[in-house]
Amino acid sequence: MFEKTAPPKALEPVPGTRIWPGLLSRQSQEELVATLRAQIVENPLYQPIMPKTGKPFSVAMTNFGDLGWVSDRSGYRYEDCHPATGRSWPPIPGRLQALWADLTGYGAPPEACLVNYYGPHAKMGLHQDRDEKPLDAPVLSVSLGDTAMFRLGGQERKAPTQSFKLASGDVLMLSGPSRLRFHGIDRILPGTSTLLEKGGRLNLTLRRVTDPAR
Ligand code: MD6
Ligand code: FE
Repeated sequence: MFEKTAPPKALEPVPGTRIWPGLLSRQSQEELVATLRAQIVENPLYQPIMPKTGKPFSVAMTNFGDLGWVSDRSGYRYEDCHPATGRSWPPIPGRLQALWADLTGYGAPPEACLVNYYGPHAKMGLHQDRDEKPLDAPVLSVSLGDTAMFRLGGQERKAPTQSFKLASGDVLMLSGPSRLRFHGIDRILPGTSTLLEKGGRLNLTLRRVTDPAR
């Protein structure tokens, strides 16, 4: 995975929040984008809606893995099929599975890989990732394309926040005491990357959803 070099050191701004700046080389990023692009034909990005209000997210989504995260009128949950096509989600790319194994130290593979696509005006409100069973499993994400302003809060919505840039190839993990921290994307910085032909940003979030039999 990291060829002949040891994995680069992570920044840990608060315990359990780790950022590996530029962990994926440009070549790895390009390979990952090619893999995603090939799958997105049959596993298209779609615009989910918020529960209750029915307002569309500004982010387009799809998933890879046994389970995918979906949102509709009835709430947030994991489903084994794409809501628009009715097909199973494609398998999580091997590269991402290897990254999970290398970085999380969790004893079971990820089951879900949520793909978020941000156009120039998309953002994601402050939220917690809490639709998963095993909260001892980290959540790991890879950013590709334009840089994003990531906001990290505390365990409560009102807690103070700090913000970080997430650039293409950066990897972020929320684990342990940071697993339930609020976080969101304030905005992306259009034109900061040449990785995606039409610009924008992809974030790939890997999660364990069910308790592994251990
Ligand atoms: C994003 N990321 O970076 C949104 N959640 O576009 C997340 O919501 C996220 O990056 C949990 C762990 C890592 C993440
Ligand atoms: Fe999240």
